[in-house]
Amino acid sequence: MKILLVNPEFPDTYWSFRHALPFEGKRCAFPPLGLLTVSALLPQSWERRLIDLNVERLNTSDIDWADMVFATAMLVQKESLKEVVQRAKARGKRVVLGGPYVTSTVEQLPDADHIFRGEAEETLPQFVADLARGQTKRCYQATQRPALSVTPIADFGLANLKRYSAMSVQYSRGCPFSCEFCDIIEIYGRVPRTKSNQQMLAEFDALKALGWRGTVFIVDDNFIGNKKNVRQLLPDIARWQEANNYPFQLITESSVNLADDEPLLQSMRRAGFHRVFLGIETPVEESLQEAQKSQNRGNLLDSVRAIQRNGIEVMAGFIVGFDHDPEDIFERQIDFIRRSAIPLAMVGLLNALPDTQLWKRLDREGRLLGEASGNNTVCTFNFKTRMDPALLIRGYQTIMRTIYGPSEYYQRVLDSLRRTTRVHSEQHLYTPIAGLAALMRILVKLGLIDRERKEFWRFFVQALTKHRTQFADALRLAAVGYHFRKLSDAYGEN
Ligand code: B12
Ligand code: SF4
Repeated sequence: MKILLVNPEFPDTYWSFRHALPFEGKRCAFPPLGLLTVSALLPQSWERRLIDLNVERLNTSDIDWADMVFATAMLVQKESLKEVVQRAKARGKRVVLGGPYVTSTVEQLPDADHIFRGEAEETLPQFVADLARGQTKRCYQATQRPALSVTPIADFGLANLKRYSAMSVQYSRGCPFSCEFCDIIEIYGRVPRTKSNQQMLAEFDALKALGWRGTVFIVDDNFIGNKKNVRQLLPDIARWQEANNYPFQLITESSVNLADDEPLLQSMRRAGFHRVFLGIETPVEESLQEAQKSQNRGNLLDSVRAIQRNGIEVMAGFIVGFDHDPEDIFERQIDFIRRSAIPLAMVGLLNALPDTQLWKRLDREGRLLGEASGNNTVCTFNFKTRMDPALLIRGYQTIMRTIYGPSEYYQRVLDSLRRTTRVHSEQHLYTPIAGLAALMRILVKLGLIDRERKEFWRFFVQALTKHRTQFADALRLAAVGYHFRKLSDAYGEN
């Protein structure tokens, strides 16, 4: 049996990092871990190939090679997914779909032969057995959420690692909180399930054996969802990193209450965590209450600082468009982002994802307008907002243009570097040639061609003189800032 695994294309969003990746000579931020896991769940005797449309083209000859085409998608990839399905069907192939989009959409699904809803650890082996008996079903619905002890090591080797700027591994699924807008808890549940320490270290070994060095993203919904297990995992990771000369700089996602646990933060620092993404959402108390985000309590600026003090750069998500947002929400978000020294602030407009508590409430209130695009950084709403939508969009664009304006952005980077001194620098993760090539690309593009080059040189000199040990980090952030500015300019013209 020959299986072609296809990851559809992402649109150009803040999350695509598309304008930053060429500096590093990379095509895409992360490989599709869902598909690599699906591949590992298939019988070893089956042949498989991966085509990730974010790093390569899908040729008709690839489709013709396969007996079956397996594709995954998030909501935001649905247009590209439709095209993949059409092309595969036109060549007479059996098409199998899974992933968060088909799991949660309320729209009519593309015309595939088999749909997998939910996690595939138990349903995929059933499908393989059904296939052998000639009795397959159209829809495979996971009846329960599998224990992660049955999740195999992903087939990392199927991806062309050189094309990606980071690798992904997963420790847990699910989150114990109940934020109103969140679909994680609907798809992956409110009881976080974790892998064992041995499983995690085996995945690290596998990546290292494939030659991977650099960033590894632990793609958990909330890394500290099961604190008890995480506390036991971190010392093992720290020992592994030390024994292997710190080959990986780790990044992850966590709820804000991480800041309340100093010993946990210190453990993360020792394990080599360099960045963490937090769901801060808003500095407005009433909007946090509306979102049922009770874990974001207390002084959120202090929380950010506590994490930065442990050498961990904070990235964060922010949302505007809550019913309780006051008229000055835009200035308040800008002010918070400025004072928090969070360089990468992902600000989005509130969108209702299918099956969430927010979706159900808006439906009850007669305010739903249809399924969202899945990309909350484009200026559309899928529900009737309380604030005038035109005002919201203008305010949103003002936030993005302000926080990614070069002087404002570079200042946040410098503030962040000052607050997050590291035990392990990122410098040793770059080979001299790759590091030099990236530096040259940055100097030419941002220091010579770009219209904001003056601001860049001011930043460059300060980073070099005051943050020499974090210089690689400073340049990475300069490149990412350029991506955000390009997109903010483009969205601002909408
Ligand atoms: C890492 C991650 C990213 C990474 C990139 C991931 C990548 N390259 O694939 C980044 C940071 C870029 C990202 C970005 C975004 N993401 Co994201 N992301 C995740 C996260 C945290 C982990 C994904 C992952 O690797 N999971 C691990 C694998 C093993 O799980 P899985 O994919 O679900 O696969 C399992 C099953 O679904 C199934 N399966 C999956 N595919 C297939 C295919 C077949 C054929 C079969 C049979 C089975 C199957 O089998 C697997 C094993 O059980 C998930 C949350 C989550 N828990 O998954 C959100 C998630 C997928 N992201 C989400 C969203 C909304 C986004 C953004 C749109 C955010 C935004 N607001 O703009 C952007 C869009 C990207 C873009 N470029 O525009 C949503 C998707 C919601 C939806 N219904 O579509 C999720 C669910 C989280 C959330 N609620 O925010 N994301
Ligand atoms: S903390 Fe994050 S993952 Fe957990 S419910 Fe809230 S938004 Fe979802």
